[in-house]
Amino acid sequence: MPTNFQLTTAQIRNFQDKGFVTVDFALDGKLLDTIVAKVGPLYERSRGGQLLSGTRIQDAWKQVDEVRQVAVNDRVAAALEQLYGRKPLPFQTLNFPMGTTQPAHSDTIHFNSVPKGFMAGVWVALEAIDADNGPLIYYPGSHKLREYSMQSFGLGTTHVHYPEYEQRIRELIQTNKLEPEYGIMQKGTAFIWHANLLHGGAPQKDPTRTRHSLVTHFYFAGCKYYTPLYSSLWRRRYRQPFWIPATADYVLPQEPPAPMRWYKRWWMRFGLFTKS
Ligand SMILES: O=C(O)CCC(=O)C(=O)O
Repeated sequence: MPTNFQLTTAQIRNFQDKGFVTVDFALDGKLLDTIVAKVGPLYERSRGGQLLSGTRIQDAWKQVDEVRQVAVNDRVAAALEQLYGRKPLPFQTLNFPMGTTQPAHSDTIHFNSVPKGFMAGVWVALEAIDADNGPLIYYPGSHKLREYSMQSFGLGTTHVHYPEYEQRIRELIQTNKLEPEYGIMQKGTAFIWHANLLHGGAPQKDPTRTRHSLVTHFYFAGCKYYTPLYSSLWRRRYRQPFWIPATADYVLPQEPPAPMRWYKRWWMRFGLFTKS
């Protein structure tokens, strides 16, 4: 549906200068509650029904159409097009029921494009987020640092070396004296981050609470897309993302047969396949 939604000049300047912007897209509160209710049963739980630490659902939009509706929201798309000057293409969603405590990283280690940097994350608070239920942590201005790859740090290009990448990022934050800010947000607020903004999840001080959130990752039209974590100077791991469909009447591409999926997962540990 066409929209006349526009970011303000101040919001655009904030994104350019600091690498993020918080936006109220007037997302329907009931839609967000429905997402929480419908995605809830999909999370991994202990036998006692407790959420397992680190549980998340990738691409819940395939099971819960309300997640897809947020991912393809026309106001979000208009804002991204204003910021990047290209049509945004959503390719992945992640739902979290709790704070992630994910160490700081730049999304350019997971997703990048040619030309570079045409990637963004749009994180939506599905409930109120305060200092105690694991807000986002981010480092304003860090998007202006160069893009660091595994090779920049002299690391191998497999997931096995990812903890070393995280350690190098910690050192980078200290060396550059970067100061963190926290994503304290009202329900429904969206936080758009630049592909190179250092961000992660702050500790959840109150483990009894939830921190329901939904992030959509976007590429932009007219680029080639790849996975830097599994790419070397000689060989880029290009990907062919499946764009999250704009309408509910989509047909998913066929999954490879189960043994092939197992084989792919095993070899992905060594960087020989990448997720698309
Ligand atoms: O939700 C969070 O705590 C962090 C999410 C994140 O870092 C990401 O999706 O890249």
